[in-house]
Amino acid sequence: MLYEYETVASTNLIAANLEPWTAVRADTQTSGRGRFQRTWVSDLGGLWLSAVVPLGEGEIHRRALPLAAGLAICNGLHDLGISEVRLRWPNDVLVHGRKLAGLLIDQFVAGRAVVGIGLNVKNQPEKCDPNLANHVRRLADLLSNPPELPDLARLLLAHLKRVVIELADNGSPSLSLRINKLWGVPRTVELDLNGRLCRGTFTGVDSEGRLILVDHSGTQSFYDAHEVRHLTELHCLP
Ligand code: BT5
Repeated sequence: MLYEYETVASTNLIAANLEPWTAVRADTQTSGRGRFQRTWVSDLGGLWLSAVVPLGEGEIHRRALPLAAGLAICNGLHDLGISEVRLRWPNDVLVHGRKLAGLLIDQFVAGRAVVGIGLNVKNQPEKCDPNLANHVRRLADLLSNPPELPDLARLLLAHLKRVVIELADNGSPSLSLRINKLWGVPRTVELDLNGRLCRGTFTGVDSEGRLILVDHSGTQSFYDAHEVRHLTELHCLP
């Protein structure tokens, strides 16, 4: 079931108390949110969508869901013929280095999660926030005829359902192999660990969904998503 609205504060909040496998789409959001309460520009013409999904018990499911959701969006984009998609940890969807989509996972009720998906389509976020100029990508930049928003929502929801069921049935290792192919080449990154900065090479995620950082001596460290406030990509390794 997909509920559709003209304007809401945030589709994640509207979805907070809905049953699993329902979803909410709005034409605009007045308080669209990113991770760590960052602002998400949600102007007319973009896809602002939240899906309620069942969440298995245990840390591994909680860690893997945001990554699996990123995989689902990439799969949906591949269906539309967009092949040069990559993920920036944890689940920013980039095309040619610019952000096409972002995901925000909330848990309001035990046993289910809200997967918030923001995807630029024909909207112009840089007109609302000039800081986004040269940082954002839109489907309209990539496709001459992007799908209508309800159709796009249904496509992404179908992919999300598929990966969520796979995660529940088979666990995260089978998904992490595919997710690890989506980061692109290894990159030197700087992590903001809630104020403490640390540099190394990002090499993907482990089978439990934790970020793997390798320092100059080759030592691996593992981080859960809530420990990393921000990941900045510095440059690619040769
Ligand atoms: C995200 O956060 O990327 C998660 C975005 C999730 C938005 C969806 S829309 C439906 C649902 N309802 C909500 O209220 N939220 C979800 P984060 O990784 O923290 O990135 C936030 C940063 O992305 C901002 O600080 C800006 O730099 C940038 N940004 C803001 N609006 C953008 C846009 N429309 N397109 C690309 N980048 C944007």
